Amino acid sequence: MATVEELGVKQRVQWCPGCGNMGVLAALKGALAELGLNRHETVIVSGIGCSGKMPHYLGTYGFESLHGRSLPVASAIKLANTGLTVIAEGGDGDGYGIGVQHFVHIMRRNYDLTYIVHDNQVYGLTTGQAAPTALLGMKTKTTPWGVVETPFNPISTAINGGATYVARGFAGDIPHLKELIKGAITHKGFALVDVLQPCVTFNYLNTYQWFQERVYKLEAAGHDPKDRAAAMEKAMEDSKSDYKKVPIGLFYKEERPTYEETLPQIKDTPLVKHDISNVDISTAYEDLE
Ligand SMILES: Cc1ncc(C[n+]2csc(CCOP(=O)(O)OP(=O)(O)O)c2C)c(N)n1
Repeated sequence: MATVEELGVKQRVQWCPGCGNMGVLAALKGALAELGLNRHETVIVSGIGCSGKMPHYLGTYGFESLHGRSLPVASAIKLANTGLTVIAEGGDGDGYGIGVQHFVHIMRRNYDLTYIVHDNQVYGLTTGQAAPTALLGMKTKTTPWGVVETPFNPISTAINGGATYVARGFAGDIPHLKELIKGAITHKGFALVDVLQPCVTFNYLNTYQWFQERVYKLEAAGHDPKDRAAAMEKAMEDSKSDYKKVPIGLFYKEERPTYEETLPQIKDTPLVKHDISNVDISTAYEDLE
């Protein structure tokens, strides 16, 4: 078990002052401490980007992978050692752009993983190009006359794609985000926590104030996360209301067997505990010859 202090490291945080990543880091540390997880049994896997630096700042095991590849690495770690708590994270460009194919298939399989997406609507590390969740009309370096493509909707995609815990938090509300992350980690199955977060350096539209004026909590609005149709309706409410209302909270939750539980080779014994001392591979390829 680790305290919030023990989950920190001496490394100086490199994010811009006021960056939404700070709120996610604080919420994640709080969640891990309150759940009483052991540092040596927890792994944070990131992609590449500003958000990809998260493993640098946490005293757990960490793996900074390639751009868009946090989910394949995280799922491999989970398959090898199902006893670990594995949390994948990265930016919206990372997960909903270059890595979107992994996102779709991981959800279908329902690995027992938590996936936190730092949704700042821009490619932050590469200095502010439009990301898949950038809103219509948003001006960035790559869209000087405004975005013309329909924004990617991670929440409806996740509900439709088979994720069994689908939530959205706001980096400006750390206690609420912490509870969503705790729910995601304790949920058995694939949990998405999409985090709305300002990029204070490159996103001039979606500021803290912009979000504060629009977000409201699903719990307070009486939403039932077991109701899939209602969850879909809520997932599309932001675009339908022309982004005047942006729901946050738990959209959808269901219980379904995980991939690890159903895979015959590992369902009883995790890969790391398999006895390989007497395995004879000398004839393994005979059938193929
Ligand atoms: C295969 C590959 N393509 C492109 C890049 C360049 N690159 C590094 S970070 C990044 C964008 C990061 O944006 P996002 O995932 O939204 O994360 P943020 O920095 O906003 O947290 C890109 C395109 C790369 N590192 N690897």
